[in-house]
Amino acid sequence: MLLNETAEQIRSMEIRGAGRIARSAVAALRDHAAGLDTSDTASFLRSMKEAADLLVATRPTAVSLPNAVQAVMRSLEGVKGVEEGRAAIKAASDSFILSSRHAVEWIGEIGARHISDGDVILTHCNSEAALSCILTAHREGKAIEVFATEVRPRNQGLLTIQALNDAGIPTNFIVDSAVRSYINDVDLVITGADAITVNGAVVNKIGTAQIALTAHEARTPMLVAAETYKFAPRTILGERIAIEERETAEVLDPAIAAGLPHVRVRNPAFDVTPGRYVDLIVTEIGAIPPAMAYMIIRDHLGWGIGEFHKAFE
Ligand code: RUB
Repeated sequence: MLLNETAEQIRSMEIRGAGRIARSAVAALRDHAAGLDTSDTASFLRSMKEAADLLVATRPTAVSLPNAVQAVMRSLEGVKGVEEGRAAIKAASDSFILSSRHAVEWIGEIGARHISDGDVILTHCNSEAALSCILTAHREGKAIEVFATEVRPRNQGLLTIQALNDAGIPTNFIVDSAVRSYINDVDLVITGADAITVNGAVVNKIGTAQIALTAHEARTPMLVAAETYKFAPRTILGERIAIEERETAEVLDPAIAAGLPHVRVRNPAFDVTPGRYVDLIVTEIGAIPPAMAYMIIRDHLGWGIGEFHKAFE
């Protein structure tokens, strides 16, 4: 697909969800590299850098996006010519897409171990990693039931109930504000993540933090399903994850808003759940307590403090 088209689809949320965004972005980089009409290495590299910057700027919160784009762009280090560059980007991009798909499968298998026969699970938004755990438990023959939230303002809950219904899983569809009313019927909350910080805080769809707090108060365990490429290395240095504020028209009809000059509509797309409200983060390499997030960043992703020092030398 064309680069600008993919960027626009990510921006408008036609392509959405942290994993899908990452895979689409690296596929767009690969196609862009393949289609660049130049034999000049410098202009090829410049155009690839511009493409990477364009994609990364589409949505600010999902760390999967810069992590994936950087992983693929790193393959250009030291390349000698355009053809070598195209081949390197293709290999890195295909390998990222494959490993991202595998990660979702492994997360499903690992996450399903934490789901028991008869469990009632609550999920929020539409996360393929969280759904992978739920669908795997169901495939394993566990009799589960799900509560799925609506997810205002973009209603991603509709995608979730479609998937659950297709799998034949008994599902309750509730408005976001009904979570407290049902939390005592729920055995386990499972959500996805757009980003995980070094101290184990989870950035996910707006409303997740409220649900986590509710679950914590009700002593209901909270699991977060996230691929390791959603961990944010730069948070080691205190960098904060930007929370995307989307158009207010998603929340309130502009015609109504125009008649309410004293009302400011706010539309943050994500919020931050402190690690202390999260029991386990299920990654493709195992389920970890949030306090171990730094070890994923350092030992698995290879970003220790020293790596950042090197970058500043
Ligand atoms: C999607 C969202 C999802 C995470 C994880 O937000 O918050 O929970 O991205 O999804 P949006 P996945 O709809 O605004 O992109 O597990 O599919 O990567």
